[in-house]
Formats: sequence, C-alpha cells, structure tokens
Amino acid sequence: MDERKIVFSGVQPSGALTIGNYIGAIKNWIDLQDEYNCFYCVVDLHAITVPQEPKNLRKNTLDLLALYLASGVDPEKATVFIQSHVSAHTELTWVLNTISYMGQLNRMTQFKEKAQRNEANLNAGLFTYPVLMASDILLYQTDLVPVGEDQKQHLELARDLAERFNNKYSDTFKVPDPLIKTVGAKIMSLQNPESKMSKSDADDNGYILLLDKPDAIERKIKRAVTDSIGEVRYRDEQPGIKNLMNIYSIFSGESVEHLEKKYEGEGYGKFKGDLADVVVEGLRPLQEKYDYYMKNKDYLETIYKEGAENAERVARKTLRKVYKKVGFIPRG
Ligand code: ATP
Ligand code: LTN
Repeated sequence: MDERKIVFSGVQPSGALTIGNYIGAIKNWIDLQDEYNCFYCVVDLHAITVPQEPKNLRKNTLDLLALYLASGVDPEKATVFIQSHVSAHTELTWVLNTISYMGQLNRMTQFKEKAQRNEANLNAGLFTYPVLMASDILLYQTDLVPVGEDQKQHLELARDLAERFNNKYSDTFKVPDPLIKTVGAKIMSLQNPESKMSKSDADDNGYILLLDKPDAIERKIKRAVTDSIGEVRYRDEQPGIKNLMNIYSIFSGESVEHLEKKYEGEGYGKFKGDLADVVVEGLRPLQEKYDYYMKNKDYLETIYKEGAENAERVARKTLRKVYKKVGFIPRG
C-alpha cells in the first residue's frame, strides 16, 4: 500500500508557457516528486473552453508534456498524463455539476474575466470550468494542489464540492489543500506590474516565454517598466523592480535582501543586464532538454500511455464509489 500523500496539478495546453507558469506552478512540482505520489496532468479538456485550432491544440499538448519533462518532472517518480485520456474526469464533472451552485460559479474571478474577453463565445464550458478542475483533483483523493495564487478560488470550490458531496452521501472525497508559495506565486507583467504575467497578453513584451531565445529575453527585460526612483529596492512603491527582483531571486537562488545589497548604488541598467543573464542561463538546460524530447516523440507517447493507465486505475476507483453512492446501478 502506497502511504505517501497525493499531489495533483495541471496546466492548460493553451499556448506557449511563460516564466510565470513555470515559477508559479511547474517548478514547484519538481521538489514534491520524491516525497509525494504526484499526478501531473496536461489539461486539454480545460483548454477548449476558449477557441482552439485543432492542429495547434495537438502541438501544444505534446509541447507541454515535453516541457514538464524538461523542467524536471520525472515519469519514474510521478504520473504524467493527458486529461482527455482518462474519461473519469468528464464523468465525475457531470455528477459534481449537479451539486454546484450557479451563484458560486458566477462569482469565480477567472470566469468573470474570461467571459468579458470571450463575449462572442460565452460557452457553458467556461462557466463549469472550475467543476472540471474539482473533478481532476478529487478523483485522485488529492491532499495537496501546487498552483499559483490565481487558482486559490478554484481550490476553495473543489473543497466545498468535496465537503458537500461527503455530507450529502457519506465520506467519499479527501478535502484537498492548496500549496501556494509565498515568493513567485504571482509573477507580474513586465509591461504592467499591476497585472499578472499572462501568456494571453496581447503585448508580447509583457511576458518571457520558457522557449524565448536569449536575444528576446534580453530585449524584454531591458524594456521592462520600472520607475524613476532609480534604486534596486524590494518594496511595494516599486512594483516593477520588486517583480524583477522576485524573478532574479528565484532563478539565482539569491535572496532579495542580498540583491538589494549587491545592487546598492547601481542603476537599473546593470541590474537588468545581470537579470537577463541569470534568466538566459537558468532556462538554457530546460530548452536543451525540451529540444531533445521533441525529437523523441515515441518516448513521449510511451510516457503518456503509461501515465494514463496508472491514472485511470486510481480515478476509476473513486468514480465507481461515487456512482454507487448516488444510486447508479453497476453494470456488473
Ligand atoms: P492565461 O494567462 O492564458 O489565462 P495562464 O497563464 O494563467 O493562462 P494557466 O494554464 O491557467 O495559465 O495556469 C497554469 C499555472 O500557472 C497555474 O497554476 C497558475 O496559477 C500558474 N500561473 C499562471 N500565471 C502565473 C503568474 N503570472 N505567476 C505565477 N503563477 C502563474
Ligand atoms: N485551472 C488551472 C489548471 C488546472 C488545474 C487542475 C490546476 C486544471 N485542473 C487541477 C491544479 C489542479 C489553471 O491553472 N488555470
């Protein structure tokens, strides 16, 4: 019997990943693999809640899988799989939909934001998106969910649904806890440090992609919005510099206090130049590994097949319990 606690997380294959996705989510997954039983999923069902070109979705899905591995997710230790390969996710979503309150779903910040951006295509999937996410998590009897700050509200909903179901029927789901790092939980846009760095930002100077070339990284960091104070200090009055210091600290392992000392009396030019080097060097091994995996598609296929088999076994067990409790007759 595997006694380890369970971790579940996922990212949508909805486009190239930013360093925000990496720092806020994937990077934290790596440390958990040794101690926990981890499930890392490419959530393609979530991605179609906004329009996707089928060709791109296929490419982005494999890309993301390769990026998981390139970031250090180890398929020997963690279960890596594609959400649509395990049909229990959609099946549980249906059941949980029937105990989800419209009012609560209507209050989800991500829904409100995305509804505004996709007014012409306001589909029901966007509305029940968090219920699918709850199903992802609850199917695996998850203890911990490592995500960025923006997912906290969705996690709250997953907890509510687990408790509601458990109270209505009987104890069935583990109630999961979010795992949100204090530093780097929210990397901000380089062009607007008041808003989250997002891969769907119309201005590509706002984000750094994991696969950006060194010259693009240098250019984007040089253009990053700062302030007229001219001191490298970690404080709220300097949101641009604070964000850059967070990025620097995470990639270099140096504390922000140390960075303040290191750049005392220096202008932003030197700081930004060094930061660009740190990010370029930090991403280099990841980019090399990514190239390697993309040249070995057969290997990727083996990984996601084995992953789905393992995930399916665990997920089915929970779904069987749920179906029984709600009163569905087992097929036998
Ligand atoms: P979009 O910007 O297109 O809405 P996204 O960049 O938020 O999407 P997701 O796939 O929704 O990407 O998020 C994947 C993971 O990355 C989540 O755990 C999320 O919390 C985290 N994340 C996304 N952006 C950031 C950020 N700027 N800082 C820290 N974590 C982030
Ligand atoms: N909604 C999440 C992605 C996601 C997820 C999950 C994260 C889907 N299912 C389960 C953790 C656990 C997002 O990051 N936008």
